[in-house]
Amino acid sequence: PRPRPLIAGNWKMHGTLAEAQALACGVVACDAAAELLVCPPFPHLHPVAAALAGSAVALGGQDCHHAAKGAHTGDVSAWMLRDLGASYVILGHSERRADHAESDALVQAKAVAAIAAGLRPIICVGETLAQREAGQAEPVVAGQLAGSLPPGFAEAGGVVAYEPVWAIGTGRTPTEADIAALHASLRAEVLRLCGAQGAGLRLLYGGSVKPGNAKAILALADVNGALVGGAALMAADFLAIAAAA
Ligand code: G2H
Repeated sequence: PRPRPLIAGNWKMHGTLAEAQALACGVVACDAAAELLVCPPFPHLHPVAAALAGSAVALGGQDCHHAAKGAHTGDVSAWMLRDLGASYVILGHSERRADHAESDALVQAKAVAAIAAGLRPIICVGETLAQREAGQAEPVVAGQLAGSLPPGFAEAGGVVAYEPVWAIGTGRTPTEADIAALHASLRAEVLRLCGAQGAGLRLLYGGSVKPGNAKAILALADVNGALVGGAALMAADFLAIAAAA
């Protein structure tokens, strides 16, 4: 059976507190069959948790530190996210890999910390345009998975998000055939790394998902949900994507 789809909103570094609260209130009005998740910026986590209280919408962070606590100015631990009611954390997003030079090994260490804190890591992988044009998309992504998935990832409810770097926030998306082929290779790699448990592990697609393309993407084999950026900032768009799952 296909895993229950997960539609995750990555709010990135957008919005005021009032906008975050209004967006959360808009999202809880949903009755989609898919599991919904919102990942606000850190300062908005607590008030968004309050807005989600009593709903089935899950809360997540956009990153965490690999240490449980300590002298790490400006960082946030997985335990802090869990304490605020988060159940997921996005790790290794390409923007963090680019802005903060995050390596696969660091992403893996963060995932270990997330699992220890009781969070489900959403590990992001994806190739650049140059890598795709060189025919290297599948090996690049396989290498990222091998380097960043921690032991016990599937058992901990871990999720993998495939986000081709060139499709993020650009309005460009791969063809459905390209997404299907890449996700088939992801599934094979996850089965290799996680064993039989990898069969139920959710594989999300991310990169310019919007109401107009969500249905076709979410219908593809081995696409078990979406990681949505820009279109997650409007409740109506996010709920339209959720309804397509
Ligand atoms: C990819 C995605 C969400 P967008 O980064 O993680 O953003 O939907 O804006 O391309």
